Amino acid sequence: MFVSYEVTSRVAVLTIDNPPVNALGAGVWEAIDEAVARSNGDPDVDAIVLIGAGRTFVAGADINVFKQLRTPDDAMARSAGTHAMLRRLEDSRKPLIAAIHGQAFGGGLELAIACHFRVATTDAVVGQPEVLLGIIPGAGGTQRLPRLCGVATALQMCTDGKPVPATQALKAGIVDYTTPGDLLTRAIGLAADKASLGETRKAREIAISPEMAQAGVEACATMRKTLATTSRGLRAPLAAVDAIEGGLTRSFDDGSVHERQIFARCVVSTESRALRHLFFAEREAAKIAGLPAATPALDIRRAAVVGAGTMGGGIAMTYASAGIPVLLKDVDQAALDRGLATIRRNYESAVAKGRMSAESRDRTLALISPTTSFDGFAEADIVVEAVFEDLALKKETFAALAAVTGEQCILASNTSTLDIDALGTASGRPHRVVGHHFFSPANVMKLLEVVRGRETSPSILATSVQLGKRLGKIPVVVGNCFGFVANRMLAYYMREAGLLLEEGASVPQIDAAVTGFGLPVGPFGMQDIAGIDVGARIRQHLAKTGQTRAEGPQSAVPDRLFEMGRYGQKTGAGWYRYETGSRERIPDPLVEDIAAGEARKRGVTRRTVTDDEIVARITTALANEGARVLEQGFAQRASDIDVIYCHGFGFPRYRGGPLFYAQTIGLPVVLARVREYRARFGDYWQPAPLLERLVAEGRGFYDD
Ligand code: 3H9
Repeated sequence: MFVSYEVTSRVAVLTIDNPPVNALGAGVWEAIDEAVARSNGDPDVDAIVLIGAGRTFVAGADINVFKQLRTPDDAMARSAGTHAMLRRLEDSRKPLIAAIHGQAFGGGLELAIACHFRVATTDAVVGQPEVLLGIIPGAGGTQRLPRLCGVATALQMCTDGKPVPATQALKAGIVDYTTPGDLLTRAIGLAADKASLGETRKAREIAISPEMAQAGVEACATMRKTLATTSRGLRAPLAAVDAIEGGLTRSFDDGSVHERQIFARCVVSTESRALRHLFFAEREAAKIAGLPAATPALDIRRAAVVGAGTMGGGIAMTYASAGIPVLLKDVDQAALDRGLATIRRNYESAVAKGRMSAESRDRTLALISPTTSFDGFAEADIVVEAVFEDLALKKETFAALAAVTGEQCILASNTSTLDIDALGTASGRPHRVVGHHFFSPANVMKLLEVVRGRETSPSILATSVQLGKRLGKIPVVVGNCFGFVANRMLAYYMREAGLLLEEGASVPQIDAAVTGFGLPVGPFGMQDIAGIDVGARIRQHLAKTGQTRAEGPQSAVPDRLFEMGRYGQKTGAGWYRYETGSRERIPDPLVEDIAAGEARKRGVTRRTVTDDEIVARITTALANEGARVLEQGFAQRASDIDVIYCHGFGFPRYRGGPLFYAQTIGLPVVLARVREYRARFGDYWQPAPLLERLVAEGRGFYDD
């Protein structure tokens, strides 16, 4: 039973109960409909309160259900029923009050605004986050919301999908009352008042004046212009504008049909399938295979970070921003001062941009305690090592940490490539050792690779995942192989970028093809930010043992740049040139000359390379290596790889990640490309056995 029915003081209290978030799945809409009808026919009832059980009002329509909508016609048929049901609710003869706590999101808000009045707890939030799933509000939101709060606010909410606090929603007219006290008591009181006044109100009957329509159409035009630069390949935000605009010049009923048509187109789009895939993938990633749900997580009250460089400083900021006191250690005062200056600058800039108050900056900064000694480490619940990427140094650090920390302390390494087990052995406490691989800038990037060593204990893993979420990250558990998942795949991406360059594509062409595909920055622009020296040193280190990061030829151009001291933005030149104080990438013919020289040395005949080939080579390399990572068990599930690449390197979310994208273009196509590349370029292109098997069996990485 999804909705319970109880009468208190002549008010029917309808409690929606569909844990965990009262999503409106099959049966829930119907149960609400029936309960409102029953209340209307109940002689002992004068008014109705609709409230959610548990932690929230309603988090929206059940996202799982959209999978069943295969065609726009399916979606049109389903939404007709939903619209009719909301209309019946709005036509309730008895006052109908939505009582909101937690969230009223998506269909949850659309349900609430079809009620006559809304009361919310002061800490509740409302929102139309559909665009984040590649759809638009499909249950009347684009029609009722502008009538309640005006076109500008509705446009903002339906295009950015951000939650709006109840206090702001009250000012905007989306909710009518807020209460800091007991929600149900307040809602019952309000219901009784409305009943005694005989007051009902239908949002759909709020008239849109010609002036409002005119101003609204102009606001839509402005929003479209803004979205042209901010929506980065997403179509749903523009579709939401179309739906809102459509309602301004049509009747409510016609506007609703228009909304449904747009919703129906969006819900079957690849963009929506990809974004819904990631919604569940991000949540699934936190689940650790083979780990009982009851595995205890440790309480992290104090942390320490070793190394105050770019990564260490960013990690310390992450802890402090989550309210966890953190010691920040470096070998000498000068290094520490440099690190702290960067941290201060970052917080200052957050204050300047209005993202942080001066008070919160001071409070957060006070949580970071700089030190050049190990004093205080004995009290730390976790230490994150972020020293230079050198195995001998890291081993030394782990041995030292074992001597100065408590037996229960977690020893985490921020290494991006090195062997976690070797660090575990060096510490003498391998069960307490884990990888916490943050991405640069660590205080901004969402991904946290939690690297499971051979002996990492289950409770350390459980703690790492829980802590990752507390730090505002998306934790993904990965296996201990060179580069783990993110950097291992990146090596193939960079290999192809380098080879394409030698074959005849230019640096700006490759970067533009990749950003045109949807990544925020191309491979060369990215390396200029991260530092060409970082990759070059890793290559040199590997070369000593005869290894490479990805099999096959590697372009030597980055080594030439490294030798020339062209490390990227920080030295004013790398793949591009930079004017002093500017980050504008200026193409440099010198780099093209170096590429031509290296191509000659390798006997490569330069040719015209198309943008399509650039995208195909890069995405095929990612999918093929992703399949290998999956098959070898270094990722728990295909979707983890998608989450990692989207959050670690900005693979466009609307393409769902490298493996989801491969599936959308068809695994047989991907396999055919790998075989074609093997024929053209050499045997280092080998199809991943899993890819071959899936194609032979007519399956994909995901069940459709
Ligand atoms: C919509 O409404 C379209 C309408 O216009 C109508 C058209 C006709 N459906 O995030 P959490 C699951 S579109 C199904 O870990 P939190 C979630 O997968 C919808 N499942 O918790 C997870 O499952 P599991 C618009 C859902 O406290 C569990 O609930 N609404 C849904 O960190 C807990 O979730 C949205 O986009 C759902 N709608 O955050 C809101 N929501 O335990 C989406 C959650 O098996 N939801 N689940 O992993 C959220 O933003 C967050 O879940 C919320 C809670 C803030 C509510």
